[in-house]
Amino acid sequence: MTRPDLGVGMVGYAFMGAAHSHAWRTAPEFFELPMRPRLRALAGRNVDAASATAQRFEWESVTPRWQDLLTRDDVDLIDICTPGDTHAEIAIAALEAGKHVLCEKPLANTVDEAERMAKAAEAAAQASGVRAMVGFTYRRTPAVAYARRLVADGRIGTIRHVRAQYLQDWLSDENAPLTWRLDKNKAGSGALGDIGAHIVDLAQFVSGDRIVRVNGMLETFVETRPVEGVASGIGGVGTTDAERGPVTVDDAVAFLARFDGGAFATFEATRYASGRRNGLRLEINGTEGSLAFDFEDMNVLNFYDATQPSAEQGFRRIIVTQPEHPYLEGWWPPGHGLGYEHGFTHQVVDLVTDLAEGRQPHPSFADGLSVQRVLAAVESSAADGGWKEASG
Ligand code: SOE
Repeated sequence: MTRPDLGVGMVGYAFMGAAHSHAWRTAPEFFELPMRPRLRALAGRNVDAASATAQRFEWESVTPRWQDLLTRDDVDLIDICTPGDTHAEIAIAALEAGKHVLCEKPLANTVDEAERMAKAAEAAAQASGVRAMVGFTYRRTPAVAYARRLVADGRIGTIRHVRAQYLQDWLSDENAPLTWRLDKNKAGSGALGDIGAHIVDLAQFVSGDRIVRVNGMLETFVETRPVEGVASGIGGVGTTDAERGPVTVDDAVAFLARFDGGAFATFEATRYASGRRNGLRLEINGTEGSLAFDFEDMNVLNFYDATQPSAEQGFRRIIVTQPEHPYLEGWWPPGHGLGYEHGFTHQVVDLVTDLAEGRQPHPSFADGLSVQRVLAAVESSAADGGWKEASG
């Protein structure tokens, strides 16, 4: 069967650029996609770095200007993998040029930008069937997608508690260098937007409910960091005798929240939880049972079924590696686990399938905007200590 091409143009080439490139390459090899992604062009201001990523993942061409992607007839979709300060400009221009958009999280750096993006996405969908999606990839971890299915099927009943944490430790060293993730102008916020956004999205996705009210606090533990150093991954080692520059974002956030379904919730995100490398945890307690997930054990979903005879009750560790589990049909024989990168591959699978079928992919820009409103409400609450409305 010949499949139509889906021409992809990507903006950005670093960590997320590599993760997305890998996903565009891998998805059609493991899943029957209705369209064949073609890696047409990679845009990046640093042409040497962009060319290195392009070569590694066999992108057909490289340009220093993302605007060049919008005028190409062989590019149908723009994949935005840049820091948050550029998302609104690129996404809105791409939608107005009639291109589908996949935009990395968080959707934007401010509610105003996110509102403009959501409006542009709505207008483009109405005018030309163009679609926009935000990259909250953890929704596509099989154990998380399976948790959503159990909640939607009513297996844990009415949700009483949501407990979410995102624990990392890559800033624990006070001499780790000052990178763009620590600059408010580029990143919008710190732990709040970078990783707090993930647990806000995940909690809303799995519960099926929206956060309506929050009360939170933010902390910046280390206020200056070396401007030079050897960056590695997202952290690195700073030059200790180098000049230090100001950290303009939060290092950690904690907040209380109320959901529209009545759930009572706590959230915590930090880059200082020594020993916790990527501890994205979600626990939900309902009237009929509970679910618990930790990304550091990402192939497992813990499920407590309160409808079982009391003598047999207890948390069950479901190893989410069977063909009946979401996304597993494309991969290895039963029992063989998946990793971080597979969420990105599943994101491509869902996006391409929805585009081919003319459906709105999730999370939409409207979903991204709802997360942005929660982040802004937490910041506002941290400033004066009050409870803040988080819905639009
Ligand atoms: C750094 O905190 C980071 O790379 C985030 O930016 C990603 O969104 C998350 O998936 C892993 O951690």
